[in-house]
Amino acid sequence: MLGRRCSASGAMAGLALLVLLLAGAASGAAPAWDAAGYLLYCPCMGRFGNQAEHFLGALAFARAVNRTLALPPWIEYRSYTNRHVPFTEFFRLEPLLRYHRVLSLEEFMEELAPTHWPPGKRVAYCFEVAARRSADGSTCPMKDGNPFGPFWDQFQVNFDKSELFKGISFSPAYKDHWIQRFPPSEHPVLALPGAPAQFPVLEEHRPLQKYMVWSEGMVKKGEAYIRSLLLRPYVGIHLRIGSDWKNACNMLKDGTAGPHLMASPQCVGYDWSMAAPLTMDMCLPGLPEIERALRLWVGKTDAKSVYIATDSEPYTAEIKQFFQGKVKVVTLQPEVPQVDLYILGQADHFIGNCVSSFTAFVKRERDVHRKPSSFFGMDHPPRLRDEF
Ligand SMILES: Nc1nc2c(ncn2[C@@H]2O[C@H](COP(=O)(O)OP(=O)(O)O)[C@@H](O)[C@H]2O)c(=O)[nH]1
Ligand SMILES: *[C@@H]1O[C@H](CO)[C@@H](O)[C@H](O)[C@H]1NC(C)=O
Ligand SMILES: [Mg+2]
Repeated sequence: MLGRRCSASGAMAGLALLVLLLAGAASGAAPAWDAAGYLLYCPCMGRFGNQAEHFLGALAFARAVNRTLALPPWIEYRSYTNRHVPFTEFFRLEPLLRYHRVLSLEEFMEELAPTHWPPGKRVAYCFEVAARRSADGSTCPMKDGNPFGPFWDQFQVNFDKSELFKGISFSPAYKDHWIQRFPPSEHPVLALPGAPAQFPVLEEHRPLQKYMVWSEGMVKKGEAYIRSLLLRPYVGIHLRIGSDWKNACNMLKDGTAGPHLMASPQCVGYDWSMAAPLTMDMCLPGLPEIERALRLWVGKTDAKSVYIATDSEPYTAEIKQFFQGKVKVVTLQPEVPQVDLYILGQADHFIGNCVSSFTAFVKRERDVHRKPSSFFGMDHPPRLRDEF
């Protein structure tokens, strides 16, 4: 009885706190300024898969140097102009806050920049070599070309000054160097031309994927498609076979690539000297390999349907024929590629493309939830050292 009363009053206190928080949000209270400083960057390399890998590295770096991370919008390349998608349109804020202090770049610009980072005080930070290669040869190339210029222009940001550095890297091992070189008291806002991270994502940063949780809107949309189109169990496949990809995979033919090409450490292993060979079927599976892998996993999982995500033609007719109408074959080719990512993430089995960072997003998310994945050309990928 007593216990019940205690938990009831606990719930009341919780409710009171919630009301206070909501009141704060409703009155538009600006977030408190963080004396430990901020980290801003443009996700200026590659499309979503690359941006997501860079994000995980940037998140780890922000925590290592103890600066609040401004979550940049995602950059989507459209034929005429880029579309900037707020970070939180795809992912929730709360899970990230369990790992480190973050806020959206939009909120930083609206609430904090007017007083703490006003025009005239905006410093760019970059490697000396990057400044030497820039348009004027001496300042950070923050806005040189696309997507750099349009990214900062969406916030009407220009940079007034450059701080150059060298002999230092974004590896968390350098965190003390960063804090000494740029103490937050003198350098409150570190704005970088690109992500403070490597591509592909470091093995030790892969588990940070668990803090990237789909937004409510994405879950609703994705679940509605799964319910209306698919029958469980279903196998999801990623066919990365478009023309840009064919060119990339051709590097394997002349033997210059080695086992590490783009995201391939996810399947051949991160240790270059022990890596499994990277074959053409792993990079650019043809129809025979697609058929082989699908037959294997549809058989093993007793799948009732197959979901095809692709950057090119979905081969729906051919794949239907493999199973002679016994398996439902579905493709959406959604306007928003993240819908494909969501549906692949929820599949009963996933077959991905070893070299693709679009696949890599799905693979990491499935690893977090201990869902099985394989790759074309490799049915049983080895477990990675930091598997979740
Ligand atoms: N909708 C959809 N888009 C895809 C698919 N595969 C590739 N794309 C598009 O092509 C881009 C590929 O770039 P990126 O995400 O960096 O991955 P990567 O080039 O495969 O490493 C994606 O971001 C999508 O815009 C797919 O299966 N479905
Ligand atoms: C990191 O930053 C937070 C927020 O400003 C501060 O409270 C904390 O003391 C800092 N930690 C270290 C180790 O400096
Ligand atoms: Mg790419």
